[in-house]
Amino acid sequence: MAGFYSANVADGIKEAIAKEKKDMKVFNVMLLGKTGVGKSTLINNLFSERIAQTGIGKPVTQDIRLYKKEGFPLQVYDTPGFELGGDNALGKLLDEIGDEIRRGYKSFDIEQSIHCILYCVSATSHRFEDVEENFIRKFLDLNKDSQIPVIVVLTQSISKKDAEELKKHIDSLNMGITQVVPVLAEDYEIDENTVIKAHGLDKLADFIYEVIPEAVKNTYVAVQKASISLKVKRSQAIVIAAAAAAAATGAVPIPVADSFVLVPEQIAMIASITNVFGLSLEKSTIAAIVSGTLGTAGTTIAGKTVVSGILKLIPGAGSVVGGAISGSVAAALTAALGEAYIALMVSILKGTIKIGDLSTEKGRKMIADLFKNKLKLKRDNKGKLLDEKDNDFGENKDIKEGQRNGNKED
Ligand SMILES: Nc1nc2c(ncn2[C@@H]2O[C@H](COP(=O)(O)OP(=O)(O)OP(=O)(O)O)[C@@H](O)[C@H]2O)c(=O)[nH]1
Ligand SMILES: [Mg+2]
Repeated sequence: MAGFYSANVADGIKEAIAKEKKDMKVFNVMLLGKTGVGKSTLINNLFSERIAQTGIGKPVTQDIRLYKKEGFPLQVYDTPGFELGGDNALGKLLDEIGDEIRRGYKSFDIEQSIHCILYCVSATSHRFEDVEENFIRKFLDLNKDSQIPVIVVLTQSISKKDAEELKKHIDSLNMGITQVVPVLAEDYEIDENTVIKAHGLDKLADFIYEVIPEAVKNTYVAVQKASISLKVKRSQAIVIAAAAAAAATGAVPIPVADSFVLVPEQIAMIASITNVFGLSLEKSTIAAIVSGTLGTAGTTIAGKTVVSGILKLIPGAGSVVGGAISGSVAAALTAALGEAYIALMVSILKGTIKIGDLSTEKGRKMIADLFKNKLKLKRDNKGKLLDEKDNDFGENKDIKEGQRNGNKED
């Protein structure tokens, strides 16, 4: 019977992941800017699927192309550089963009609307041309009813200093754009000894989060990969809600023998966090994680007395009476499970853990230790951490070169 509960739980989690994914609202972003400034490179590095490479986009209008990938709730509207195609190319492009924006916001359908516009200017050009300023001003004019947030991205910011100067200049023009953000989306190799590290993508990702509609924030956090701390914050909110729910319903059922069964709130919590991190995990991986924490971990945690073994770790947890535990213990268990899971997701994304290792003996021990350490933390009676420094999931830690591997599993 050892694997029974966790396999069942894994089924439940898989189902919940799929259902939640299906309900996610599509996030729509539009790219503007001259040709060759790095629009496709930016998109490919900002989001977890390289959707700008999956062939030629589908024509929406004569000029606008739509990029998307089956099962991935992101759509990118790509436009050609307005400097291409002769005298009235600029006017024509603006007309087409205006039509597309109006179509979206008149539909009153969040999935038909464009949620954010990234206007890309190459920082290598050192200057912001009048024709670009002219384009942006005209664009902002046709955007005045729809008020879609516009962020200027200074792409190819090889020199941070030059990019900052360009940013200052563009800011001083007071055009009404939301932000000007210098970014180098991919490492830039000057010669074999000198490589400029990619930078700025995480800041850009955070800015985008701030300005997009609430209804698509969930999706956005899931599909972007540039800011892990956005994913952590969103996941922590999920954990807090689940822990509070567990506290309110009073008790997590203490199951038979030495196995825990997850309650629906916990299954939903694990599923939501998995989606926030945008990982597609095999059932066996989920089963390994769950059993490494709460499940059939009789051998991993404390032999046959796993239940009381777990409870002993929670500060202030009383004894179990009549097969039920108190609200605050339920909250602490739920929160510790959620936080251990977040920490694992961070490690997987950063490549410090390989997914394949999770189901090995070493992996299970690591998961169990992680969970035990989270159980020991001090919390209020709704599972909320009392010490600010316990909110660290390693998301801001640099990782060593070459560790970024093993984070895909399809
Ligand atoms: N190393 C490095 N190269 C970049 C970066 N951004 C753009 N490039 C390079 O610049 C060239 C143009 O980039 P693209 O992303 O294709 O530019 P684009 O704006 O999509 O171009 P069009 O779609 O043709 O208008 C490519 O060779 C990229 O590899 C970056 O952040 N780092
Ligand atoms: Mg392109």
